[in-house]
Amino acid sequence: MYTNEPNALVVLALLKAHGIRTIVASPGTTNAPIVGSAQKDEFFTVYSVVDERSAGYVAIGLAEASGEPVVISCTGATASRNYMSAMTEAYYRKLPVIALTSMADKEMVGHLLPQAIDRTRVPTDVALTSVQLPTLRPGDDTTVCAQLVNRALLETKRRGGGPAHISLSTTHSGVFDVDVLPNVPVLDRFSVTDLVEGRAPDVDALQGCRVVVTVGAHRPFDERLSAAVEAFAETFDAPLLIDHTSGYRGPEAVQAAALTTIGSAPGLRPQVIIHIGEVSGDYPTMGFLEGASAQTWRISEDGELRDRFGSLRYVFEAPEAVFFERYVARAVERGARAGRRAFRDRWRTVVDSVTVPDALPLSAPMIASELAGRLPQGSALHLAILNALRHWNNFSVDPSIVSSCNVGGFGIDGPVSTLLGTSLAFPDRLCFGVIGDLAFFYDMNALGNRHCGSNMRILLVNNSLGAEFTSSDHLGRRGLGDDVTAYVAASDHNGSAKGWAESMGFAYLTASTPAEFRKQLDTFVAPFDPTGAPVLFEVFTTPDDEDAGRRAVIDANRGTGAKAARAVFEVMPPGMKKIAKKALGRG
Ligand SMILES: Cc1ncc(C[n+]2csc(CCOP(=O)(O)OP(=O)(O)O)c2C)c(N)n1
Ligand SMILES: [Mg+2]
Repeated sequence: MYTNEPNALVVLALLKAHGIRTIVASPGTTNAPIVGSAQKDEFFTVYSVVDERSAGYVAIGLAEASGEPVVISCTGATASRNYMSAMTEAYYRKLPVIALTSMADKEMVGHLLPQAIDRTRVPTDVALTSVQLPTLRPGDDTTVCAQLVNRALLETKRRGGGPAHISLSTTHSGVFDVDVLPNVPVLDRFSVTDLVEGRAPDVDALQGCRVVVTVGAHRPFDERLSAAVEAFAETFDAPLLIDHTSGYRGPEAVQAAALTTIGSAPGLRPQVIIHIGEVSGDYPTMGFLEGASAQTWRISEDGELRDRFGSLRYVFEAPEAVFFERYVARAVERGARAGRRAFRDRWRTVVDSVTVPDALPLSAPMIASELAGRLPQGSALHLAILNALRHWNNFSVDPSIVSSCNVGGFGIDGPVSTLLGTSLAFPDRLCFGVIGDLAFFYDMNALGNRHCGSNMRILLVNNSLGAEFTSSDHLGRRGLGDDVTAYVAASDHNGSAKGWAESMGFAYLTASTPAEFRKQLDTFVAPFDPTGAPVLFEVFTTPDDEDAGRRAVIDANRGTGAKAARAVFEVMPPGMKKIAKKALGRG
C-alpha cells in the first residue's frame, strides 16, 4: 500500500511514468511516506545510505553508470544540506540526480519549529530547477503539484541534463492505505533532434482528430512560418485561431474572438490544440479552449511547460516552422490528402457570421466596427488594453496591416509611447493607435516627445473612466452598482486632451455623436502626408453608451453562430454531410 499523502503519490506516479526507478533513501520521519511507499512497489529499486553526503555521491555513481535519473530522498533537520556537494558535482557534470528533500510544511519555517529549515532558495549551481510542492490532503486538487513534478523531472534530461530539486512536504499522516497510484497528467518534452529522428509522437496522434492551431502574441510570421502553418492547416484541416496580436494575417486566419459575441456554436471543439505564441488578450478564445477538454501540444523555442489551457501534454522545444514542416511531411508520407475543409469551414462560417447592428451608440465597439475596415492598407495599428483590443478583436482589418497590443504585461501605462516607437520603426507608414482615456493620460507625455512624426494617428476614446469596470457584466459593477465609478473605474480625472495635443503640434479632431464621428473619419484615415501633422482624434463617449453598444452587438448575434453552423450543412450534398459530421465528431 502507498501513503495517502497526495503530493507523495503524485511524485511516485510521475517517477513511474517517466521511467525513473532508482531511489537512494536516507533515514527519517518526513520522508517516510515516500520511501515507505516506494519500497513496496516492485518498479522501484531502493538503496539505503544513512549519511546524506554519501547518498548523494552514490547517486552520482549510479547516474553516471546508468545514464538514468536517480532520486535521493532525505528528511528535515540538516539532512538536505549534506546533498550540496554531490549536487554541485552533478551540476558541473550534467548528471541527472533528483534531490527529493522532505520536511513538514514550508510555512513552518521561521516559527521555531524543530527541523524546519528553509529550502526555498538553492545555490545556482546545485540544481537546474528547484520546485516546492504544495502540502495536500486526500481529495485536494493535484494539478499544480503534478506540473511542478513534471517540470523537475523533465529538467534532468533537457539540453544535456543535470540535477533537480524537489521539496516535498508531509502532513505526517502515517497512513499507508492507498493501493493504486493516481492518474496524473504526464508531460513530455521533445527537442528538434527528437522531431527529426522520429522520437516525437507519431503523426497518427493528429490524423483524424479535430485540430486547431492557436496563436498568442507573436512577432509577424515570416514567409517560412506562414507557409509551414498554412500547409499544416491544409493537411490536418486545422483552423488557425488568431487575434490582432498574433502576427498572422494570411488566408488561414480565423479571428476567433467573435465567439464571445456569438456565444457558442456546435462542432467547434478541438481534440488537439497546437499552441504557439505568448500571452493572449483574446479572453473569449482562451476561455473556449480551456473548456474544450482537448490535449495541448505547445511549440516554443523556450521549451517551457506553459499550460495555458490546463491540458498540456507535449512541449516541443523547437522552432515552430520545424514542427509544422515535420508533421506535414510525416502526414504526406502516410498518404494524407490536403484540402479537407469541414472543420475549417465550420469555424470560419461561425466567425464570419458576426453582424453589427445598424444603429450602435457612439462607443468603443461602434468605433471599432466603423474604423476597422477603413484603415489604409499597409498601416500599423496599436491597440491599448483591455477594451480597445477586446472590441477590435471582433473585426478584421486589411491583411497588409501589422498590429499589436501590450499584452505581455497588460499595462495601460505605455500605449502612446509604444505607438511612438512603432511610428519611428515605420516612418513611411501611417501608425494608428486606439487608446482609452485612462491609458492615454497615463502616457500622455509621449506626445511631447520631439521624435513624434506626422505618421502618428491617435484615436482617443474618452469616456472619462475605465469603462472596463462599469460594463454591466464586470464583477465590480455587479457587486458595487454605481459605486464602482469613483474609485474602481477612476472617473472624472482628466477632461480633454485638446490643449495638450494642440500645444504639441498635433492636429486635433473631435466627435461626440455618431454623425460627428463619421464626418471626421475621412480626415482621420486620409493618406499619409509627410509634411502634415500627427493627428489626435478625441471621441467622447459615455459609460452608458459604451455598455449599450457592447450589449447591442452581443444581442444581435446570440444564436447566429449556431444558425450559421447549421447552414453549412444545409447546402452540402448528402454524402458530404456524412463525411463532415464524422469529421466534426458528430457522426
Ligand atoms: C499600469 C496599469 N494600471 C492599472 C491597470 C488596470 N486596468 C485595466 S483596464 C483599465 C481601465 C482603462 O481605462 P481606459 O484606458 O479609459 O479604457 P476603457 O476601459 O475606458 O475603454 C485599468 C485601470 C492596468 N492594466 N495597468
Ligand atoms: Mg476610458
